[in-house]
Amino acid sequence: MSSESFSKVINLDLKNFTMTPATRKREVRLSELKDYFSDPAAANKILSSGRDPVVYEYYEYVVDESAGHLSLGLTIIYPGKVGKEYFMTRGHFHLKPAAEFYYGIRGRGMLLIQSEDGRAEYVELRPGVIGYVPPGWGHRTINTGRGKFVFFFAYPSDAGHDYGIVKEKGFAKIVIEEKGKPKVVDNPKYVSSTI
Ligand code: PAN
Ligand code: ZN
Repeated sequence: MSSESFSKVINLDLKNFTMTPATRKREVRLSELKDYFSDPAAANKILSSGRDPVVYEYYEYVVDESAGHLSLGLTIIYPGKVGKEYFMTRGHFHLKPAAEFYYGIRGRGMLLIQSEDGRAEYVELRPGVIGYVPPGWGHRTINTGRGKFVFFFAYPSDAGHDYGIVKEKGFAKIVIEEKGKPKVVDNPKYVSSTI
Protein backbone atom coordinates (compact mmCIF):
# COMPACT_ATOMS: atom_id res chain seq x y z
CA MET A 1 0.00 0.00 0.00
CA SER A 2 1.25 3.53 -0.79
CA SER A 3 2.48 5.62 2.12
CA GLU A 4 1.77 8.83 0.15
CA SER A 5 -0.41 11.46 1.75
CA PHE A 6 -3.59 12.15 -0.23
CA SER A 7 -4.62 15.33 1.56
CA LYS A 8 -3.03 17.69 -0.90
CA VAL A 9 -4.36 20.60 -2.88
CA ILE A 10 -4.39 20.00 -6.61
CA ASN A 11 -4.49 23.37 -8.29
CA LEU A 12 -5.87 24.08 -11.74
CA ASP A 13 -4.77 27.54 -12.81
CA LEU A 14 -7.59 28.64 -15.10
CA LYS A 15 -5.76 31.81 -16.21
CA ASN A 16 -2.46 30.31 -17.27
CA PHE A 17 -3.80 26.78 -17.88
CA THR A 18 -1.39 24.85 -15.71
CA MET A 19 -1.91 22.10 -13.14
CA THR A 20 0.17 21.63 -9.98
CA PRO A 21 1.29 19.24 -8.79
CA ALA A 22 1.78 17.21 -11.97
CA THR A 23 3.70 13.97 -12.35
CA ARG A 24 4.20 14.67 -16.01
CA LYS A 25 4.01 17.48 -18.54
CA ARG A 26 4.28 16.73 -22.24
CA GLU A 27 4.40 18.88 -25.35
CA VAL A 28 3.59 17.34 -28.72
CA ARG A 29 4.88 19.13 -31.80
CA LEU A 30 3.77 18.80 -35.41
CA SER A 31 6.90 16.82 -36.41
CA GLU A 32 5.77 13.98 -34.11
CA LEU A 33 2.20 14.04 -35.35
CA LYS A 34 2.45 14.72 -39.07
CA ASP A 35 1.55 11.19 -40.17
CA TYR A 36 -1.69 11.31 -38.18
CA PHE A 37 -3.12 14.05 -40.39
CA SER A 38 -4.94 13.16 -43.59
CA ASP A 39 -2.69 15.49 -45.61
CA PRO A 40 0.95 14.83 -44.56
CA ALA A 41 2.14 16.97 -47.52
CA ALA A 42 0.46 19.99 -45.88
CA ALA A 43 2.27 19.09 -42.62
CA ASN A 44 5.59 18.83 -44.46
CA LYS A 45 5.00 22.23 -46.02
CA ILE A 46 4.68 23.83 -42.56
CA LEU A 47 7.75 21.95 -41.28
CA SER A 48 9.87 22.81 -44.31
CA SER A 49 9.17 26.51 -43.69
CA GLY A 50 11.22 26.07 -40.50
CA ARG A 51 8.24 25.95 -38.12
CA ASP A 52 7.44 23.05 -35.81
CA PRO A 53 4.51 24.32 -33.74
CA VAL A 54 3.35 22.76 -30.47
CA VAL A 55 0.02 21.18 -31.42
CA TYR A 56 -0.97 20.30 -27.86
CA GLU A 57 0.39 19.90 -24.35
CA TYR A 58 -0.92 18.21 -21.26
CA TYR A 59 -0.32 17.93 -17.55
CA GLU A 60 -1.05 14.70 -15.79
CA TYR A 61 -1.17 13.92 -12.10
CA VAL A 62 -1.07 10.20 -11.40
CA VAL A 63 -2.11 10.14 -7.75
CA ASP A 64 -1.30 6.43 -7.43
CA GLU A 65 -0.97 3.90 -10.25
CA SER A 66 -2.82 1.08 -8.51
CA ALA A 67 -6.36 -0.04 -9.37
CA GLY A 68 -9.16 2.04 -7.87
CA HIS A 69 -7.35 5.38 -8.13
CA LEU A 70 -7.93 8.18 -10.65
CA SER A 71 -5.39 10.00 -12.80
CA LEU A 72 -6.19 13.67 -13.41
CA GLY A 73 -5.03 16.09 -16.04
CA LEU A 74 -5.35 19.18 -18.15
CA THR A 75 -4.94 19.29 -21.93
CA ILE A 76 -4.36 22.42 -24.01
CA ILE A 77 -4.74 22.10 -27.79
CA TYR A 78 -3.50 25.11 -29.75
CA PRO A 79 -5.48 26.56 -32.64
CA GLY A 80 -4.28 25.63 -36.10
CA LYS A 81 -4.81 23.41 -39.10
CA VAL A 82 -2.87 21.04 -41.32
CA GLY A 83 -4.44 21.56 -44.70
CA LYS A 84 -8.16 21.58 -43.87
CA GLU A 85 -7.82 19.41 -40.76
CA TYR A 86 -7.79 21.04 -37.33
CA PHE A 87 -5.03 20.51 -34.76
CA MET A 88 -5.82 17.45 -32.65
CA THR A 89 -4.39 14.93 -30.19
CA ARG A 90 -2.84 11.67 -31.31
CA GLY A 91 -5.69 9.64 -29.79
CA HIS A 92 -5.64 6.23 -28.15
CA PHE A 93 -7.56 3.32 -26.65
CA HIS A 94 -7.06 2.30 -23.04
CA LEU A 95 -5.46 -1.09 -22.49
CA LYS A 96 -8.20 -1.96 -19.99
CA PRO A 97 -11.84 -1.09 -20.80
CA ALA A 98 -11.82 2.03 -18.62
CA ALA A 99 -14.04 5.10 -19.01
CA GLU A 100 -12.84 8.71 -18.97
CA PHE A 101 -14.46 12.12 -18.85
CA TYR A 102 -13.43 15.45 -20.33
CA TYR A 103 -14.68 18.74 -18.90
CA GLY A 104 -14.50 21.73 -21.28
CA ILE A 105 -12.86 24.81 -19.73
CA ARG A 106 -12.00 27.14 -22.58
CA GLY A 107 -12.50 27.36 -26.32
CA ARG A 108 -14.32 25.12 -28.75
CA GLY A 109 -13.53 21.55 -29.62
CA MET A 110 -14.74 18.07 -30.33
CA LEU A 111 -14.34 14.74 -28.64
CA LEU A 112 -14.30 11.96 -31.21
CA ILE A 113 -14.94 8.47 -29.84
CA GLN A 114 -14.84 5.16 -31.63
CA SER A 115 -15.61 1.57 -30.67
CA GLU A 116 -13.14 -1.17 -31.60
CA ASP A 117 -15.45 -2.31 -34.40
CA GLY A 118 -15.37 1.17 -35.95
CA ARG A 119 -18.60 2.81 -34.69
CA ALA A 120 -17.84 6.52 -34.42
CA GLU A 121 -19.56 9.32 -32.50
CA TYR A 122 -18.63 12.85 -31.48
CA VAL A 123 -19.51 15.45 -28.84
CA GLU A 124 -18.97 19.18 -29.28
CA LEU A 125 -17.16 20.51 -26.23
CA ARG A 126 -17.22 24.05 -24.92
CA PRO A 127 -16.78 25.52 -21.43
CA GLY A 128 -19.01 23.68 -18.96
CA VAL A 129 -19.73 20.68 -21.19
CA ILE A 130 -18.68 17.16 -20.22
CA GLY A 131 -17.68 14.59 -22.82
CA TYR A 132 -17.88 10.94 -21.77
CA VAL A 133 -15.66 8.19 -23.17
CA PRO A 134 -17.27 4.77 -22.60
CA PRO A 135 -15.05 1.82 -21.59
CA GLY A 136 -13.36 0.26 -24.64
CA TRP A 137 -13.82 3.26 -26.94
CA GLY A 138 -10.88 5.08 -28.54
CA HIS A 139 -10.77 8.85 -28.17
CA ARG A 140 -9.23 11.92 -29.77
CA THR A 141 -9.88 15.63 -29.18
CA ILE A 142 -9.81 18.38 -31.78
CA ASN A 143 -9.55 22.16 -31.48
CA THR A 144 -12.23 23.57 -33.80
CA GLY A 145 -11.96 27.15 -32.52
CA ARG A 146 -9.72 30.16 -33.05
CA GLY A 147 -8.17 30.19 -29.56
CA LYS A 148 -6.80 27.56 -27.17
CA PHE A 149 -9.06 24.59 -26.46
CA VAL A 150 -8.60 23.51 -22.84
CA PHE A 151 -10.21 20.66 -20.90
CA PHE A 152 -9.83 18.73 -17.67
CA PHE A 153 -9.82 14.92 -17.71
CA ALA A 154 -9.96 12.00 -15.29
CA TYR A 155 -9.64 8.25 -15.85
CA PRO A 156 -8.80 5.12 -13.83
CA SER A 157 -5.06 5.04 -13.05
CA ASP A 158 -4.54 1.44 -14.10
CA ALA A 159 -6.23 1.93 -17.53
CA GLY A 160 -3.00 2.06 -19.58
CA HIS A 161 -2.73 3.53 -23.08
CA ASP A 162 -2.63 1.81 -26.47
CA TYR A 163 -1.46 4.19 -29.20
CA GLY A 164 -0.80 1.43 -31.75
CA ILE A 165 -4.36 0.91 -33.07
CA VAL A 166 -4.80 4.60 -33.94
CA LYS A 167 -1.33 4.75 -35.51
CA GLU A 168 -2.07 1.77 -37.76
CA LYS A 169 -5.71 2.40 -38.66
CA GLY A 170 -6.48 6.02 -37.85
CA PHE A 171 -9.99 7.12 -36.83
CA ALA A 172 -13.03 6.50 -39.03
CA LYS A 173 -13.86 10.23 -38.97
CA ILE A 174 -11.78 13.38 -39.25
CA VAL A 175 -12.72 16.98 -38.47
CA ILE A 176 -12.06 19.57 -41.18
CA GLU A 177 -12.90 23.20 -41.77
CA GLU A 178 -15.35 23.84 -44.59
CA LYS A 179 -16.66 27.32 -45.38
CA GLY A 180 -15.19 28.50 -42.07
CA LYS A 181 -17.03 25.86 -40.02
CA PRO A 182 -16.06 22.50 -38.51
CA LYS A 183 -17.36 19.44 -40.31
CA VAL A 184 -17.03 15.76 -39.36
CA VAL A 185 -16.34 13.67 -42.46
CA ASP A 186 -15.19 10.12 -43.30
CA ASN A 187 -11.44 9.63 -43.06
CA PRO A 188 -10.26 8.69 -46.56
CA LYS A 189 -7.23 6.92 -45.03
CA TYR A 190 -9.15 4.88 -42.42
CA VAL A 191 -8.26 1.19 -42.40
CA SER A 192 -11.45 -0.70 -41.52
CA SER A 193 -10.88 -3.71 -39.27
CA THR A 194 -13.38 -5.92 -41.10
CA ILE A 195 -11.75 -8.20 -43.69
C1 PAN B 1 -5.97 12.38 -22.16
C2 PAN B 1 -4.95 12.43 -23.27
C3 PAN B 1 -4.42 13.81 -23.60
C4 PAN B 1 -3.43 13.74 -24.77
O1 PAN B 1 -5.37 12.69 -21.03
O2 PAN B 1 -3.86 11.61 -22.90
O3 PAN B 1 -5.49 14.64 -23.95
O4 PAN B 1 -3.88 12.93 -25.82
P1 PAN B 1 -3.04 11.66 -26.31
O5 PAN B 1 -2.78 10.81 -25.10
O6 PAN B 1 -3.92 10.97 -27.30
O7 PAN B 1 -1.75 12.16 -26.90
C5 PAN B 1 -6.46 10.94 -22.07
O8 PAN B 1 -7.33 10.55 -22.81
N1 PAN B 1 -5.87 10.15 -21.17
O9 PAN B 1 -6.22 8.86 -21.03
ZN1 ZN C 1 -7.62 8.33 -22.49
